Amino acid sequence: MCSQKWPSVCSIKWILLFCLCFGLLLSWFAIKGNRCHPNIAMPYTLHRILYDKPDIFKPRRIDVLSITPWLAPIVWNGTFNRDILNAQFHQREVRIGLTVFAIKKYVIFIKKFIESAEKFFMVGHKVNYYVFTDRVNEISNFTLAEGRHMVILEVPAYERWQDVTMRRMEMIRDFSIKQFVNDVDYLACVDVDMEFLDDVGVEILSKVFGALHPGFFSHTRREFTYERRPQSKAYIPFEAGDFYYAGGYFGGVVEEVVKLTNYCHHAMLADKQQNIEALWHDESYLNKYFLLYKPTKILSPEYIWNNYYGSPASIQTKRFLGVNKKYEEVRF
Ligand code: 48C
Repeated sequence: MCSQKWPSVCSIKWILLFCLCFGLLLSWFAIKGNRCHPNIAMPYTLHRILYDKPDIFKPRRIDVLSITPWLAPIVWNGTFNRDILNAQFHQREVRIGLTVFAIKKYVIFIKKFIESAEKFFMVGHKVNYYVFTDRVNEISNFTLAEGRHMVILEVPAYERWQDVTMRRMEMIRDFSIKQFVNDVDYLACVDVDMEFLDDVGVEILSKVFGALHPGFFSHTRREFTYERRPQSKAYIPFEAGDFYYAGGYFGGVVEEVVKLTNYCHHAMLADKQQNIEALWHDESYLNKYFLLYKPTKILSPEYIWNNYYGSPASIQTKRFLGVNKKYEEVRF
């Protein structure tokens, strides 16, 4: 068919024909390949943000622990790139609920809380503020940025401040099941006598997260103010414990917050049956929960600071700060 001398025109023809067929085959697979994952819509605009390549041999922080023995990140200033995180979460159109209780005199804190949250909490994302209160008409109207709403939830006020703080678990659980699960993807559940002073964004989000208490993050486990009576459901022996978590800051996906709050509520009820009240109330039950069901992310004390503890070098920024209050003015 073809002469045996130089690579004849004929054999070049065969080579070109082969390349053409191979090229067509490749492009067919490429098209089919794309089609075979119809539900992975290629983002129509890839978020083109420029940032330095992470350096494998250079940890961002060497003064603090940034990951737990169970591989949960501990979020400190300087360990994350907010632009990358925002791009990732915007792509998913994430919705975040922030629960806060302003019962009886604590309504005086809500204005500063909301106004500072508007400046620093999840800016640019969809946020629902869930304000639990017994004094609905004392919650003023706030002008909120686009994509942000306030939902006021009327709830009963318990007599004792200890019950007010502990019953938050039950109320968060119940409203999560009947309402929050349909409204938002994540919840953050925090104290109201606080003010946002720096960005608190999607870096805090994870399946279930807690925050290191500012008063104990550099202490030994024996020094933690866990509940130490074996009769209590919050009991943690001196030789156990990972960290001391602040009662005023936890969250996660709604389903996980339901598990956490349900556990804490039932533990509190069981203790009540035995005429026991854990040393630090809901905070004690939360610490027991996180010992058994470890958080998938932990926030540094930057996220719930109090100036009572000064300004240690490891705390590079105070993102969420306790408001000075005279207990005799708000608790009775
Ligand atoms: O809303 C009230 N009213 C009370 O009379 C007592 C507690 N509370 C809520 O519980 C507030 O949301 C408080 O922030 C929280 C309990 N936490 C504290 O009082 C301090 N941050 C420890």
